[in-house]
Amino acid sequence: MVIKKFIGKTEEEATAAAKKELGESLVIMNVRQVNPKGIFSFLKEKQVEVTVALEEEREKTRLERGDAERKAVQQVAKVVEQKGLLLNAQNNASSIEQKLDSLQTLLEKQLKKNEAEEQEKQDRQPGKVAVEEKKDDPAGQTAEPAVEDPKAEEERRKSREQEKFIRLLYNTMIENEVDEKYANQILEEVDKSRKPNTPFDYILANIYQKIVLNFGKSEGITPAQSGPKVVFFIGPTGVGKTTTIAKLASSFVVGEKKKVALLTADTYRIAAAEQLRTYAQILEVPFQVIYSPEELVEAVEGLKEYDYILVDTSGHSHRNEEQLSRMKEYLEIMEEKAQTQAFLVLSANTKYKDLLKIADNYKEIADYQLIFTKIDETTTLGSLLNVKLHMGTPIAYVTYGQNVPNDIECFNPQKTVKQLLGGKA
Ligand SMILES: Nc1nc2c(ncn2[C@@H]2O[C@H](COP(=O)(O)OP(=O)(O)OP(=O)(O)O)[C@@H](O)[C@H]2O)c(=O)[nH]1
Ligand SMILES: [Mg+2]
Repeated sequence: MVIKKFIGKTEEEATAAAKKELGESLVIMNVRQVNPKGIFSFLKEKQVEVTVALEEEREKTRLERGDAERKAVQQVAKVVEQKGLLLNAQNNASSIEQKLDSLQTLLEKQLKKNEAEEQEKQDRQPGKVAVEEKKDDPAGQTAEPAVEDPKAEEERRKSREQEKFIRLLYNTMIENEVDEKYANQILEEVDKSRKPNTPFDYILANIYQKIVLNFGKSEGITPAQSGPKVVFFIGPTGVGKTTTIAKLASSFVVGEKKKVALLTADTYRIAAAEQLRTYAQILEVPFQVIYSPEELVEAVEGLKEYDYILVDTSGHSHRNEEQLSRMKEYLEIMEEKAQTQAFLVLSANTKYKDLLKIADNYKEIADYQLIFTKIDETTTLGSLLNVKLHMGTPIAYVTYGQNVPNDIECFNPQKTVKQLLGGKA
């Protein structure tokens, strides 16, 4: 992994410089304004600093360029880890920085505590230690151990420390309900690439970055090149589809001054349609109940000047094939007539096994991105990573409360990974 900073007049300029040097596959980790320093600094323009990271393969070639560069990379990694990493400026910068700042300290403290506990255990079992000592030294010649190579011994010691550190991160991930399979996969890669002199903070930054890259990026709802973008929200009952639509609609209408219309194909419950109608009234946007795929096409025809048409669907059991295939009809007919996107809404507190089944079943009807709701109701976010890696489909938004419009944000992998590695929420 390479972590590097680029400066430009704008974020775009700095990113372009980074891409020129490191290629397209880089990941933007932090964007911040930097104030000019020195005399007459008030005459200079403000600049934007973009911190970027580069994946494994490229890192190898770059690291081969020599010690000087490696040192620089380690230094930057350290600074980045200390200062905190951010996806974009809209997030609460200071709080995320604080969280990252404390992560390393927290892990080191935990490590020391584990060591102390281990030591205590051994002290309490003198018999066991004695046996082990004997095993190591069958001839009983411990008085003057032959030190073959102090350097090699030191390297072994460091390597053992690193292993403990990696094990601690592994346990933290498992506690956060990351599937063992994925935790192993990620940590094995890191384990292979470490050297005895790799510092802890570099290992941590490497694991952190790997999981961020595993999460990938999502642009969420994007505007259509022409005409309206028709966006479907699908998913099981009660996960928060309608509430999420209201939150997103509100941010488009109020925040971005976009023209939004709301449709509902949820005709199973009168209350469901009424819920969305109420939000439409508050936002003063058109609303319509749809009873068939043909009606959907007609409604969209009449909303050509709109930017976003958000379509609510009825929640149902993912095992209900009849309803699923009906939903598929809606999506298919619309794909031919307009630009569409689909979002599978999942609740973060649904059981892992069920999440995978739901995600698999809905894949039959649409090529969706993910929205995770109710992350305020769970303390473990492992399922976000598990479902992402199982499906290979990005997470676009997360919601964290019942308040419309506030309790939603674009998914921020950095923040989630920080939590998965033991940082506080
Ligand atoms: N705690 C919490 N509650 C939420 C969140 N999102 C939605 N809810 C609540 O979850 C309940 C169900 O939300 P709805 O939006 O009606 O869910 P739905 O998926 O449309 O449900 P159906 O239409 O019945 O399938 C409501 O009480 C919401 O207020 C969230 O992020 N956190
Ligand atoms: Mg609903």
